Amino acid sequence: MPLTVATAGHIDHGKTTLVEALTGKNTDRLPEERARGISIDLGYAPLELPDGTQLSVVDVPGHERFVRTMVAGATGVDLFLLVIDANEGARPQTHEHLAVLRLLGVERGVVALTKSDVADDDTLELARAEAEELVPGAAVVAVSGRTGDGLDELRAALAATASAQEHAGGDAPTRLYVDRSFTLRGIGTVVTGTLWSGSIGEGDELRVEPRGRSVRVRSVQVHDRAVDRASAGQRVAIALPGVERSDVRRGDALVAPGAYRPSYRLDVALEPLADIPARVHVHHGTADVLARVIPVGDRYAQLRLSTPVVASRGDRVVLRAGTTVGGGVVLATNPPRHASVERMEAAERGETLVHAPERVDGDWVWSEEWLDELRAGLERSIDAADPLDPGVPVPVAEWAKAVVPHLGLELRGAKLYRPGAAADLGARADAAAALEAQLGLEPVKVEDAALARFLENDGRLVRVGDGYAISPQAYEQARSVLADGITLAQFRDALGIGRKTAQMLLERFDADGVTRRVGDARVLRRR
Ligand SMILES: Nc1nc2c(ncn2[C@@H]2O[C@H](COP(=O)(O)OP(=O)(O)OP(=O)(O)O)[C@@H](O)[C@H]2O)c(=O)[nH]1
Ligand SMILES: [Mg+2]
Repeated sequence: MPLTVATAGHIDHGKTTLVEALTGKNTDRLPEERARGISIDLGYAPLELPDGTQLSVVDVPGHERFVRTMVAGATGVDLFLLVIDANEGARPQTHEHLAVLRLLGVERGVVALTKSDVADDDTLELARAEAEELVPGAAVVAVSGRTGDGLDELRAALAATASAQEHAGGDAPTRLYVDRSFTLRGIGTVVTGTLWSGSIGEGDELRVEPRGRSVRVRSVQVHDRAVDRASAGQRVAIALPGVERSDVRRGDALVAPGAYRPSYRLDVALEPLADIPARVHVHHGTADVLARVIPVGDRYAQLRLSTPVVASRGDRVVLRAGTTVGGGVVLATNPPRHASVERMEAAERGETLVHAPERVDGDWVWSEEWLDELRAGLERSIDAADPLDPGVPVPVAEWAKAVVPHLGLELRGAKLYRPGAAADLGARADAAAALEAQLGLEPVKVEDAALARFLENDGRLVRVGDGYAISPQAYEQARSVLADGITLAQFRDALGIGRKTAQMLLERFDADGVTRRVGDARVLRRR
């Protein structure tokens, strides 16, 4: 089972140096990172342990200004590698990164006390005692990224921790949060991310959410090696042909179609670290979005997001406002606006209070309240619709097929009507009568297309050309002169009408399947 591990720790404590010592790969690839000697963006390297365990390492920056990047890197990983400079001991981002890891539910990992080559024994012992108190239960290993001392012990500790860990969420539908997108010559746009759940293979059809765009996977790589199918827990690079690099960015989710719906609201159980202000940055997946916090009781909140996220019940969020102020566990996605402590408590107990449609074990479920809201909205549209066609288009959504039969509305074609609703001329009865009086063999221009459609359905008019009409009697009269092989000119002369009118009528007969055009003439179609 492949696993991902994220580094954590204060700036300059030796994370990147240690990752390079372990993997041989320098993950500080940006010129600015090399010039300033600090990490700015996330770095990635594969790490194979002596027992064969495959780990993907995400190296995060330690600078306090880049904690948001650290959160994006640590989200969805299985293990941490907390790096503490033995000479300095725990510093502010040591604590903050550790807090973020706990909020994200990344509970297991190893602590590396680095720079052991320049620390004396007393210093190391002090650092070890501090680390053991900070991260109870984790292995603490003294290492030097410079001399390689302690690396074997560190590998063994990682292997032992990895062997006790399973990647969570493996059998849920496919979900990957994009952490990078770039363009490769000859290949096009490539996105990378940690595959949270499901699998991704060549030819798969996926959705980029919340952008709502369908994409097809051209090829999949795991750490620069092509694979047929990548599985949950792996670091994945995916080539997406026909997609601009700017069309898919860090924060977007690549998901199985229909499996996750973007949410503007999240109900969460709070895990505060400090007072949570009214406006926060919500970090979820690799996304970072502004939100208003609506407190519900003392332990819950509804997060109203400025842009939607693709979340699922049980997901973790991190809340930041300058520093990390807390986190939360998602209790409901797309919840009703009115949040109550009772609903939150029920959701926390695992009682599935669904609001908007969600797939549960393959079936769509939704709340009565949601259905009522939907019905009310549709009925408002019906009331505002043309009385000649008092319906609304069927909602376009994955759940439509399951939900529509429960609305109590009548499905006719692609529209929904109140049961038994009939078209009603209403105020247009006079206009209809006036129009009818005008109709004959000579096409009359009809401005009111809905009225024309209505009268035609009622057998009181026949539409010809683009927006013209004749009387049903004229239609029958014209039909009676049709004969096999009749030409446009013969037809025109037989009726004593103009060429243009003749053309319109013949086209209508063609459309009705009465005639078929063969060269210059019309033949009659049987049946
Ligand atoms: N002597 C010694 N120096 C080290 C060791 N590990 C790292 N350093 C030095 O410490 C400095 C910072 O190392 P980095 O690996 O860039 O630290 P980092 O934690 O990745 O820093 P950020 O990513 O910016 O948070 C560099 O000058 C390294 O050469 C070590 O084990 N021994
Ligand atoms: Mg670094």
